[in-house]
Amino acid sequence: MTTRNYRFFLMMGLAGGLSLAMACSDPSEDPVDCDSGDANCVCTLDEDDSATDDCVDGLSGDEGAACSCELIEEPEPEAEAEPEPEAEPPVNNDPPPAFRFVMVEDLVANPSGDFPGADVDAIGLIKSTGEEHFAQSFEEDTDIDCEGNLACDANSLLGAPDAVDPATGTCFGGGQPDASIFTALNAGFVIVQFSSVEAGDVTIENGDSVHVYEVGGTECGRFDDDAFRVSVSVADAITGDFKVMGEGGNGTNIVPVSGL
Ligand SMILES: [Ca+2]
Ligand SMILES: [Ca+2]
Ligand SMILES: [Ca+2]
Repeated sequence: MTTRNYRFFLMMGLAGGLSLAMACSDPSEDPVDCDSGDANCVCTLDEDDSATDDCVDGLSGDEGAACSCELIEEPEPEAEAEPEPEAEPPVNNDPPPAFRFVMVEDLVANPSGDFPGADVDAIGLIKSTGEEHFAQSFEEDTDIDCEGNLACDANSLLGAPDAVDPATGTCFGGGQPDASIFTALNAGFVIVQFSSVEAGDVTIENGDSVHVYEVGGTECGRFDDDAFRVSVSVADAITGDFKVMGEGGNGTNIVPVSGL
């Protein structure tokens, strides 16, 4: 736009808003030709309808391109370019998946006896702070066969160990196994989690360890160590995949959590 036109438009914009708004125009009238230097003359290039301020007798001076002009009744208001709202990068508000489930599987090849397979008194989650949480509940997917198994109740492995005395390393107070306070996995598996009203939301993180209190030589100094595998859910839900953290039962009952 030429400086002349700009001044004119500015004046008209300030002084003429009302009266011009009231002016009538007959849409049936043919557009009035004009040149871009004329007041109130708006010109566009025919090729792409882009505005040009250089159009005389239907030709653009720069490139000789065809252009058209039209006399308008109202000055174009100085369009204040609205700042484009800055596109914000997409934000992922999803919390990272939390891991809440531990699966302990029996790896004993041929479970036998009154307490077949690994004999689990308790399952602890040792946080990197040293605090230990014990399994609070087991999932219904848990699979422990009661056939030929005197200790098949998974409730017996919840809470703090009561067959193993962590302080003295004795089991059953030095007496015979009490089937009501541990669970024999019998070639099956148990899935537990550690959250409770008292403990709050307990998640499993890298740097934690899972302590399986398996009634055997390592924990009690007597009975057999039995092999087991520890896996951690890789999702928030029980339906998620489980990732193997390691195995225990042959001299070590503490499996570190890593790689989540
Ligand atoms: Ca056993
Ligand atoms: Ca127990
Ligand atoms: Ca055992």
